[in-house]
Formats: sequence, structure tokens, C-alpha cells
Amino acid sequence: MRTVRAACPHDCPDTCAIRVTVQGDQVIKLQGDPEHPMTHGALCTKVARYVERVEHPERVLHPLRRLGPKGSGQFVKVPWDEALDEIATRLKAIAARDPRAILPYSYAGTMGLVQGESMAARFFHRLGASLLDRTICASAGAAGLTASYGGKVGMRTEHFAQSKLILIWGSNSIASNLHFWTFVQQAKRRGAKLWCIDPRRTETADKCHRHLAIRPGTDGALALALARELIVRDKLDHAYIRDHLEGFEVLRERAMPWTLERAAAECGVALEDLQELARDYGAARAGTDAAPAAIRLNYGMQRVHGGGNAVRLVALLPCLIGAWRHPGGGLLLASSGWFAPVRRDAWLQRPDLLNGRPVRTINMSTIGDDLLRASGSDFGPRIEALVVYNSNPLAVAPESSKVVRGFQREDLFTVVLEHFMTDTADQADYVLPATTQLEHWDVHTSYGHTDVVINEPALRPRGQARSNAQIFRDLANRMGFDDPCFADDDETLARGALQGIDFAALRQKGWQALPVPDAPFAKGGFPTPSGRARVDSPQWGVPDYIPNHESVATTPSLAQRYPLAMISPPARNFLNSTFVNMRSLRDIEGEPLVEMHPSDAAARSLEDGQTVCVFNDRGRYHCRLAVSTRARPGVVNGLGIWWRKLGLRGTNVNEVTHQRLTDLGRAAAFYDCLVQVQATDPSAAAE
Ligand SMILES: Nc1nc2c(c(=O)[nH]1)N[C@H]1C(S)=C(S)[C@@H](COP(=O)(O)OP(=O)(O)OC[C@H]3O[C@@H](n4cnc5c(=O)[nH]c(N)nc54)[C@H](O)[C@@H]3O)O[C@H]1N2
Ligand SMILES: Nc1nc2c(c(=O)[nH]1)N[C@H]1C(S)=C(S)[C@@H](COP(=O)(O)OP(=O)(O)OC[C@H]3O[C@@H](n4cnc5c(=O)[nH]c(N)nc54)[C@H](O)[C@@H]3O)O[C@H]1N2
Ligand code: SF4
Ligand SMILES: [Mo]
Repeated sequence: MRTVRAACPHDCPDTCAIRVTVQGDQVIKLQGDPEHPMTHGALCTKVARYVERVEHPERVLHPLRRLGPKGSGQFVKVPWDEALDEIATRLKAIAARDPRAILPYSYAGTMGLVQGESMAARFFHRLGASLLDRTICASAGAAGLTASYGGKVGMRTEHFAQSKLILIWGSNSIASNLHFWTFVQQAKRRGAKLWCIDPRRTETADKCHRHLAIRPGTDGALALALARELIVRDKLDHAYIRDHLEGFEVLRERAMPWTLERAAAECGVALEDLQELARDYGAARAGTDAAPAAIRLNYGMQRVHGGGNAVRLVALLPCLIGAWRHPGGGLLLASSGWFAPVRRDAWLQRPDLLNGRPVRTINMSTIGDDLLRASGSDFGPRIEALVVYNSNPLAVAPESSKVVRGFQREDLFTVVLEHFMTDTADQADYVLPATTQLEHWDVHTSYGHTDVVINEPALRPRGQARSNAQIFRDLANRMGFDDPCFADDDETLARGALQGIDFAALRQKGWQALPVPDAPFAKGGFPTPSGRARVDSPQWGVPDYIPNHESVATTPSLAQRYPLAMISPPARNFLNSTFVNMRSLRDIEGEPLVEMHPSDAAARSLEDGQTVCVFNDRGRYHCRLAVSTRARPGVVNGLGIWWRKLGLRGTNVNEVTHQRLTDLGRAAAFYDCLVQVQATDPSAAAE
């Protein structure tokens, strides 16, 4: 029996350290590392069952070539050599005309530095393929945070345990950031007051003292009104503002029109609730013996038109009250920026292999439109080949009817590296079997904490599976790429991925903490050129409230036809679209559903449990109706992200979302979406 150090590979801020007990080639036990302070021995329900995923009977274990029409799911096993030769031949032919017609499409199926963008990036850079703008999750918030602070930096998660007031803002922490919640509970036991700011009454909202169910996309208005209250009631930390914030005066100008009354109307909440929130936050001003206030912002609130600006505004609040003076005060959206000094991205990804060739960048959030575009001077060559890994775009990208049409183009050559026959794999010309986290090397940074975590292979690859890095190494070889970097094996990539971290110590312990100070911005030191947080940014100007693309105010005639705002936050037992095919987890989630407030259901004569159609001009999503006060009036919650083929009539929630982008970061605005809901008409079944 041996114990192997592993890391959870999933797109989750917790990046748990895992201990795997192995006998022979079987896992005896898989548990959270009890010694890792962030993991404290506990994994979430999903990953506690990771072995089920690894040994799942439906895993893709051989290279497959398409037999039937695209999407028919008919494939035949082919030997690796044949698959690699044929793929290389096709890619070579396209590259000979214009390599930018080849597009890699990947996201966060694994967050590992090795099985993410290492050998794959080297391969596509050397090929001269189109670059992918990775915007589908967090880029609006990342841009917003960078505008205010200079980087993706913030409080350390464990310090929330010392906070006396916690604003959980746009985050269903119990579902999607479970280990953070442990620290919140510690704070709560010590008397902290918890606010949840979320249109949905989540399980997290249930456990907070107060829940503010604002309308989706109105966070910027709320932040401006809170800033105004702090200013007019003089709850400011004047010394902190003077020394560590640039542009206070312009913020004051922006905030002054935003009375609490106006914000209450815009956000659709009671004035008294806003007054109480403003009082609580103002009372936490530093400089007296006030208790520290912390904000846990998460990406849920930036998936709307004004998401980037909203993050900018919220991020300025802790500066106004000097919350940063205390380790338990400040804000956390993402900790990823702390890793910048240790990551060797240029070595891992080798952008220099582009060798000065022209680049074309495709935004992953508009893949639907872009797959359907013809060559043109403003676009470049039509996309002729797609290589998909670590992602399931058919399920997760917005406006899926267009994504599906794009993938079904007969002239498109598609290769998908996967564990399972996802909706996307169904459309492939070749499906290549990828290893899971227990079968390959990796190293992980985190976007929720500040530890590096190692992942050593615990098992032999199942079937004929190969790691992503191995597959791209093999393809590079077939393409005749002879730069020595294409010979680096996975362990070499893992060893070289980071600098300033002792690899032997990392292997021994399983994780290593970065030296992040306790109260990182107590004396300023933000990673901006001046070291101060800033209101005005050279790139983006002064932040403001930007209403949704689709709302009663911005698109009144659309809102007449589609009066309900829909958000589609993650389901607790899935991770994006990962795990939807695992029966034991799917059974907990039940079936695809949309939550609707009883008043909205009554107005439509709809009943709990009936099958409904959520629709707009873009598409129709069929699912079960849950009449529930988890939804606020006027807003429906379509919990994500089901596989289309496991949903009703082969649809999922992204049938109705759109491809318009956020204000900053060119991101998808999934939660900025108007719909109508009606009973499904059985006679329309064929449409
Ligand atoms: N179990 C589970 N965990 C996950 C994921 C998952 O799918 N399942 N997804 C992972 C991923 S990809 C990410 S990016 C991270 C972070 O994941 P996020 O997508 O940020 O997930 P949540 O923490 O659930 O936060 C979303 C919350 O924001 C709320 N919300 C929606 N619109 C608004 C709005 O306009 N304003 C405000 N204030 N709130 C709004 C939603 O109702 C929801 O409760 O979590 C990761 N963790
Ligand atoms: N409507 C709506 N849409 C959303 C969201 C939402 O809240 N609402 N959330 C958005 C967000 S935040 C995100 S991050 C995206 C997520 O989008 P994706 O990153 O595409 O996430 P997943 O759906 O989890 O798909 C990851 C796939 O990678 C595969 N995979 C895992 N490990 C490996 C590996 O080692 N090798 C290979 N080759 N494959 C692997 C998994 O089997 C899985 O099918 O979705 C976005 N879409
Ligand atoms: S999904 Fe998140 S909570 Fe679950 S094991 Fe992975 S890192 Fe930990
Ligand atoms: Mo995400």
C-alpha cells in the first residue's frame, strides 16, 4: 500500500489537497488531506466520488473515429497511430493554407498547469493556430479587480475567520466554495454578522443573518449607493483614503446621485434593508476599535453587461472604510495574482514559438457566431478545424443553438480530447481518450487560496488513455516539430512549471504555501504603479453602474415579450457540466429545473413540478418547474449546466443565453438574459 499526494483538478476556488491510498493499481481510499489547512481533510460530495469517475464504465478508453453523421454518436475504435497520423495529415493540409483556420478550444476541465496549457500551448504556438481568448468564466471580474487593485489579489481565505461582518456577494459559497464556508462558520460562532447579496435565496443565503435579493446585474448601483452612504455619513477612513486610494473625488461624484432610495428602486429591494446594510458596513470603519469587515465577492455577480464595472466599484468599498488595515478585513474575489511571481508560463507555453507570425484571436464566448462566420478581412480565415480539450462548449457556451450548428458543419474538422462522450465529443471527427487526475502528473495553483498543490499519478492510465500533454507531444512529433521543448515529458513539465518552490518539499508535503502577508494592503502596496488602489484607470476610465443588456429599462419592448430575468448559476452536485453523467450525483440533482417565485407561477397558471418551456427569440429550454421562494419575483433560476442529451428534448439552459459581452474582459454575460416561461405544449414536441 502506498499513499500518493494529489490535487483536485476542478474549476473550484478550493483546490483541495488529496491523499490517495493505492494498492496495486486500485484506489483503496481517497480523502482530503487532513494536514492541508485549506482542505482540512474534507472533499466535497462530487470529488469524494472521483474514483467512480475514473473507473466509470462509460469512460472513453480508445481513440474513436466518427462513422455516422455528425452528432449521431456512431464511432469506431481506431489504433492511436492511425488516429494521430490522420489528424496530423488533416491539420498539416489546413495549416499549409493558413494555420489560423485551426482553433484550439479549452477551458478548465482541469486547472493543472501541465494538463492545461503547457504542451498544448507549445503545439498551437508552433503551429501558428488561432489564439483563444479565455473569457467564459471570470475575465470581466479579473479586469475589474485589476482596474481597482492592479492584479487579482485579495484577502487570504483563512482570515475570514477573524471577520466580524462578512458580505457574501454573488457567491453561493456552500455549493461552490465549500472550504471558505468553514472559515465563515468560525467567524459566525465568534459573533460575526453575515449578509448574502444574491438574487437567489441559495443554501448560503439560508445560513446568513440577512439576505438581500437584488435584481441580477444591479450590483454596481448597490455599490455606488453604499459608497454614497459612507461619504455622507462620514464613515470614511480619511487617512487610508489619503494614503492608499487614488481618485476619491471622482468616486464621490459618481456616487452622489445614488441615494439609497434610488438604489432600492433599481435593485428591487426594500429601502430599510439597504439602510441596515449601509449601517453595518459603515460601523466597521477602521481607525476606531471597530471590527473588521470582509467581502467575499465571487464570479456570479460579473456575468452581466456591467460585471466588470460592478467589481471595480465593490472593490473600492473596503478602501473607503480602511478595512484593509486588519487581516480579517478587505475583499477576496480571486487569489490567482499572488502566484504570478512563481508561475513560469512563458516556459510552459512558449509563445515565442509563434515566431512573429500574424495571430488571430477568437473569443471563446462567441464560438457560436464565429464557427458560422465566413472568411473576411475583419475576421481572417473561416475556422476549418477545432481541437477541443478540457471543455464542453456544446453545453457551456452561450446561445447553444448556434454552437450546435457550428459544430455540425460538415466541412469542419473536429478533434475532442475527453474522458466521456459529452455533447461536444458527440460532434467530433476524432475523440481521443484522456487520462484523469489519478493517472497523470500535474501541479496546481489556486484562485481561492495561496498554496501550490502537487498531483502525482496514483494509477496507470486506464485503457489506452493518454494525458493531454502526451497527446500534444505525440501530435507535435507527427507534425515534425523538432524544437527540443516537444520532448519534455509530463514530469519535466511539472518540475519546471514553478520557480521559487522547492519541488522535493512540494512532493513530500503535497502542498507549499506562498509567503503572502497577513494584512497585505494595511499600508497600501497594491500592485498598481503607484501602490495605491485606484478609482480612475488609464485603460478603463472612471467606473460606473452599467445596466444589463436585457432589462425593462434598457430593452423595454423585449421585456414586454420576455418579462422574466433568468440567471443560471451552478448546481451544487455538478461542476459546470462535469459530473452530470455520474448517476449518483445526477440523482441528487434530480432533473433540469427552473425555479420560479409563486407569484410569477400563479400569474402564468403554472404549477410546481410541471414541464415548462423557458424561451426567448434565441431558443427554447425544456425543463421541470420548481415553484419556490428561492426565486425572487421577476427572476427565474435555471440551475446549470446539464448535458443537453441528458436534458428534456436535448436542450439545456444555454439555449436561451446570448453572446453579447461584458463591459470589461470581453466575457460572456450568462446572467443577463430575458425569457418567458410557459407550459410545454405537447403538440409542439416536434419543433
Ligand atoms: N458545486 C459547484 N462548485 C463550483 C462550480 C459548479 O458548477 N458547481 N463552478 C465553479 C466555477 S466554474 C466557478 S467560476 C466558481 C465560482 O462560481 P460562481 O459561478 O461564482 O458560483 P457561485 O458561487 O454559485 O455564485 C454564483 C451566485 O451568484 C448569484 N448571482 C447571479 N447573478 C447575480 C447578480 O447579478 N448579482 C449578484 N450579487 N449575484 C448574482 C447566483 O444566484 C449564485 O448564487 O465556482 C466553482 N465551483
Ligand atoms: N448558462 C451558464 N453557462 C455557463 C456558466 C453558468 O453559470 N451558466 N458558467 C460558465 C463558467 S463559470 C465556466 S468556468 C464554464 C465551464 O466550462 P468548461 O471548462 O468547459 O467546463 P466543464 O463543463 O466542466 O467541461 C470540462 C470538460 O473537460 C473534461 N476534462 C476534465 N479533465 C480533463 C483532462 O485532463 N483532459 C481532457 N482532455 N479533458 C478533461 C471533462 O470531462 C469535461 O467534459 O461554463 C460557463 N457556462
Ligand atoms: S471541487 Fe472544490 S471542494 Fe470539491 S474537492 Fe475539488 S477543490 Fe475541493
Ligand atoms: Mo467558472
